[in-house]
This record gives sequence, C-alpha cells and structure tokens, in this order.
Amino acid sequence: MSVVGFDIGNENCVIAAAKNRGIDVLLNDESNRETPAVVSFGEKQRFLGSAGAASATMNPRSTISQVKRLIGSEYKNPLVQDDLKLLPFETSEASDGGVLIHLHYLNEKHTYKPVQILGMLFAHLKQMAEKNLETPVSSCVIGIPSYFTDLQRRAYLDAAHIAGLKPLRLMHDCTAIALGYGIYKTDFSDSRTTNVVFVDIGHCDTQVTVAAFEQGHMKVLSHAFDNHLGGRDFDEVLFKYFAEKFKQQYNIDVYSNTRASIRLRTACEKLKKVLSANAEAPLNIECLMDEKDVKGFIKRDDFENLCSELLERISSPCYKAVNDARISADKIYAIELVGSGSRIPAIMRKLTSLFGREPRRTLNASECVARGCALQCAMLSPTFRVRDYEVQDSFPFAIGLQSDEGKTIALPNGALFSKGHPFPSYKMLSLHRHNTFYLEAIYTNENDLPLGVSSKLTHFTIGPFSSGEKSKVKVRFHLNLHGIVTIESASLIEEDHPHSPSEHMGTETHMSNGDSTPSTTHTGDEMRKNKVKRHDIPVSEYVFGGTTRDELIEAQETERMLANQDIYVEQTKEKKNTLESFVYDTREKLLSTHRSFATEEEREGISRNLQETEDWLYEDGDDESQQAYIQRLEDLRKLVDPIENRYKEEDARIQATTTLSN
Ligand code: ATP
Ligand code: K
Ligand code: MG
Repeated sequence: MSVVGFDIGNENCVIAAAKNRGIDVLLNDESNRETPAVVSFGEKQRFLGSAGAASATMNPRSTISQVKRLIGSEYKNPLVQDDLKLLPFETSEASDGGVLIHLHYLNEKHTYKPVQILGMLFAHLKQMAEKNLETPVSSCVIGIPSYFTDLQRRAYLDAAHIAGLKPLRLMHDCTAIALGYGIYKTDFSDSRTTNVVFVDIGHCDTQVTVAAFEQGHMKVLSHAFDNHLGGRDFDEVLFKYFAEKFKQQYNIDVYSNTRASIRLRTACEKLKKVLSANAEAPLNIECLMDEKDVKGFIKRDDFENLCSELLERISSPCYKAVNDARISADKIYAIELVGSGSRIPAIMRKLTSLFGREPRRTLNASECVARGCALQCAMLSPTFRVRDYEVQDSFPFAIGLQSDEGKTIALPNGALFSKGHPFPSYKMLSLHRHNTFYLEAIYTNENDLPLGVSSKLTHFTIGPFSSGEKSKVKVRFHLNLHGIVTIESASLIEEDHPHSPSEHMGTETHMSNGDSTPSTTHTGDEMRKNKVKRHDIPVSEYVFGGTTRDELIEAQETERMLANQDIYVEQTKEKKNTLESFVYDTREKLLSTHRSFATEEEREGISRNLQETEDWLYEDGDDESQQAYIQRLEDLRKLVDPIENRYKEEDARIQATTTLSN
C-alpha cells in the first residue's frame, strides 16, 4: 500500500510519499516539485496542472484556478465575490447557494461545481503519484486550512472520492507541519515542554499555529488565521500600482481587458519575487494592450510602503494564536516561518519586531505540509512502521446544537465541543424525547469564523422511533479525524427507574487514537440496577450545499468520461505522430539502406504515396480520427513491407555468413 500526502494550495500542489525509508517529494512530468493548481479546458481535451497553467493566457475563460477558494463557499459571501473579481472565468450562484462555474468545452456549454474541478485536480495528482511510485494510490492524507468549515471539509472528501482517493485524514496544514517538525527534531529537552509558533503564509491565506512538543508527543495549543491575506494580495498591490501608471503613461485600461489583466498580474507576481532578492526591479510587457509595449520600474522600498497595510495585518492572527494558546511570550522556544508567500523580506522584518526575535526557517517552506501529511499517512497505515508519536490537534471553532425551532440547546460549558477542543473526540448527549426529533449542529461563536461563513453545519434527523414516558435518548456525537461533526449512534434507553428527568451530557472524550469503545459504564450500572433496554435509533444527516450520493456517483461518471476523452485525444496524437514518423523514416530509407531492394517502379509508387500522405496530414488529415491514421499507416505498410522484408532477409543472410566465418 502506498503512503501519500497531498498539499493542495491555491497556487501550488505538492505530493510527498514514503519512499526508500524516508519521505520524498514526487516530481511531475516537467521534473518540478510543485504543480500548479490549475484545470484548463482546451479545444478537445483538458490540460491539468503544469499544462493547464501554460494555457492560462491563451485560454483564460476556460482555465480554472483557485478552486480551493470557491469550494464549499457561498456565492454571495463578500470575500468570495472579491475572489471572483480576480478570476477570469464565468460563475453564477448554484441552487444550493454555492458557486457554479460556466465554460465552453467541446462546442457545448458546461457547468461544473468547484468540487468537480478539485476532483479533476486530485485525479491528476493521483495519476502523477501512481506513475512515480509505480503502484496504485488510494489511501492518503490531505492538508486543509484549519479555518475550513464542516461543509468545506466534506467537499474535500467528496472531491477526493470523485478522483478515486480514500483520505485517511484531512489534516490541518500547520498540524502536519508541526508533526514533521516534532518527528525530525530531536534536540528537545527531556523534561520541559517546547512551544513553537508556526506561521504559514501561502498564496491566499495566513495561518498561525502554536504547538507544544514533548518527548514522543505533540499537542496543538491554538490555530488562528487570516483567510484573506497571502502572496496574492501583494501581487494585487503591484497590479493596482502599474494599472494606474499605465493608464496615465500609455492611456490603456487593463481592467477592461481580461487577457491584459492576466498578463499584468502574472508579470507582477514575477516582479514581486524579483524584489525579494533585489532592491529594485523592472517590468516590461510587450504588446500588453492596443499594440502597446509597456515599461515600468519599482524600488523595493516603494513596494514595501505600498504594502504597509498588508504587513500590519499579519500581526493580528499572530496575537490571536499566542493569546489562545495561553502562553507568555517568554515561553516561546522558536517561531518557524513557512509557505512561499513568506519569502518577502519585509514579512520577516515585521515578524521579527512582533515577536522580538527573528523567525527561523528550518523547515522546507514549500514542502513541509505535504511531508507532514505523508508522515501522518504512514502512521495511519497498517503496513508502515513509524516511531510512536502522538499527535493531538485542537479544533478552532466552538460547536453547539440547535433544535428544529432554532432554539439553542443548553449544554454544559455552552458547547458540544468547545473552542480548542482536542479531536478526534466523542460526546454523549442524553435527551428526553418520545418520537422523531431534529438537531442541528452550529458554530456558536460567529466572531471566530471566517467572514461571511454560515454558522450552520449539519441537520440531523433522529428517528423514527416512539417510546413511553420513562425513556431517554442517548446521542453519541463524533468530531472525527477530519474535523467533521457526525452522529455515531443514537439509542433509546428504556429503564424502570429513570435517574433524573433533566437533560444532561456525559463528557466522554477520546483523543488521538479516536477509535475507542463507547463509554457504557454508566449504562452498565443502570443495567444491573434497573433492567435497561437499549434500541438503536436510525440517524440521517442533511448537509445544505453538500454533495448527495447520487450527485457523487454522477460526478464520478463525468470525471471518467472527461478522462477518457483526454486519453482518446492523447492516443490520437500518438497515432498521428506514428504515421508522420513512418513517412519520414521510409523516405529516408528509400534513399539509403533500402534503395537497392526496391525497383525503380516500386520506389516511385511509394514516394508518390508518401507525398500524398504528407499533404493529407497537413490538410484534411490534420484533425482526423484515430482510425483514419491507423488505416493510412496500414495502407503504406502494405506497399513498403515487401521491400522491408527483402532488406531483412539480406541482412539475416549477411549476419549468418559473418557468424560462420567467425
Ligand atoms: P495557499 O497556502 O494559500 O493555499 P499555496 O500553498 O499554493 O497557497 P505557497 O506555494 O505557499 O501557496 O505560496 C505561493 C505564494 O508565494 C505566491 O503568491 C507566490 O507569488 C509567492 N512566492 C513564491 N516565491 C516567492 C518569492 N521569492 N518572493 C515572494 N513571494 C514568493
Ligand atoms: K503549497
Ligand atoms: Mg499552502
């Protein structure tokens, strides 16, 4: 069984796998360690990853990127609307409130949900991993932002399933990073706890996590984030600056031209990277718009001034993380900076002044999430032995319950799972109900959530059942390894002498191993004393905006069809290439090696046919079916084979004589 970790970024994806007794990052077809998170719909086939990114400017309206921003998000969310303004493809609101992507493909209009596009990306990465490892890949661990909602987590699992992957765990990015840090770093002192702050600045977001390390054990103390602050925002500062400059200098408005916008944005991202290493940098784009070549220039100091507000915003998740971790600044052992967005020198300076010391870069900034995920996959995989190491993650949002009438259900500590609760974890809730009832899981503190996110998670129907007066229902909730809330079981407890009529909750919490047996000690006592009967009650869940089973099956079918189309187009290209090479090879042979094996007449006939085929390939045969190329090749072969055979016979005869004379 293969052991694989995926980091799906807004910009770049990284795959790591257990290989040669260590964790390796896998290379893509271009021998790169990072693969762009892009799916492009070409004229006849899709281009995925690097190939997709290459066609972004040629094919802007059907090249889909940043789908991680859109998945499980509401179309009307103001942050999503901001994101969509930067994206050149067409979108609309889906009937479930999500985002629908519209594009032209194979002469038809198509609509896809973000979960399907992510599924395509997963399928591409899966294939890449399989090619690399030369084995089927299905079990894996996938990194996700800690701020992902229940719906986004479910959508990630669905996308993975569309691609035929089986995620053993969705793992918070920074938890994966911390795992890698804890396993490889061995110079921790035996007796003391070592607290480390991880700051991950990616393309679209910033995540800050505080983790405590002890021998053989890592515990996440807090997660904080700004889900709208990353490298992209720094690109945008440059984009606005030059868009304005060019308006004045060249009288062109790049905002009015999709292709020009994309080209300027790409150039600004490059410029930003140059400024990370140089004090100043030029920007030149040929024929940007209205046949005008543009030239610009910026100093790093000026860029940093333009970014001052963005730089300021980095403090806030840092304060929050340290605050929520409840540790004082002098208890921080190190600050580890990762994510390629953090390569801007001013960010390092900002963090240095914030924490009163310089952050370190001991981890591989772009690979540590994928590596941590692969390590976790190895730990969860039965076929792999990893040194015993306990990972305890914490959940960033408080989760509560609502009844069907929208009334909040009073719970001890005010929550089913409080903010910062270790997970995976179980909670048992006892209620007095006599027939089918409904519960809705909710986020109880909207201030903690990313802007514009719905506070509703899943709607549960518990029933049907019916019972007498003296019965209660026990519902066992599970905040699972992916950070998704489910009901594991519900049961009707009928007893002769009920203890107390009030609702109460048993707080039974299992960590890290997750899979412990239900705590039935209480019930066991009851059984001895009072004759208790337990009946299982069916539970069904409804996720608004989620993917139903039927939709998932349909999406898998669509993915198969699209993949087959891609394969067919690739095979057709191969057949065409084979025919083309045959024409050139044969012509060459007739002039050299095979010349004396054909009569004048044969040579002329074949040459004529070769020329005809070549002309056909450039004209009518430029875009033909596989069968047409195969047929042409067969026809040519029939003419050439007799000469080929004579040549081979002679060749064999010479071989034999040489062998004899030796
Ligand atoms: P996310 O974590 O938001 O999902 P991601 O994981 O794809 O996205 P990263 O690969 O960590 O993001 O970072 C990509 C960002 O880093 C881009 O905005 C890119 O421009 C920026 N970047 C890469 N190299 C440099 C550099 N040398 N200087 C400045 N920024 C850089
Ligand atoms: K990445
Ligand atoms: Mg990232």
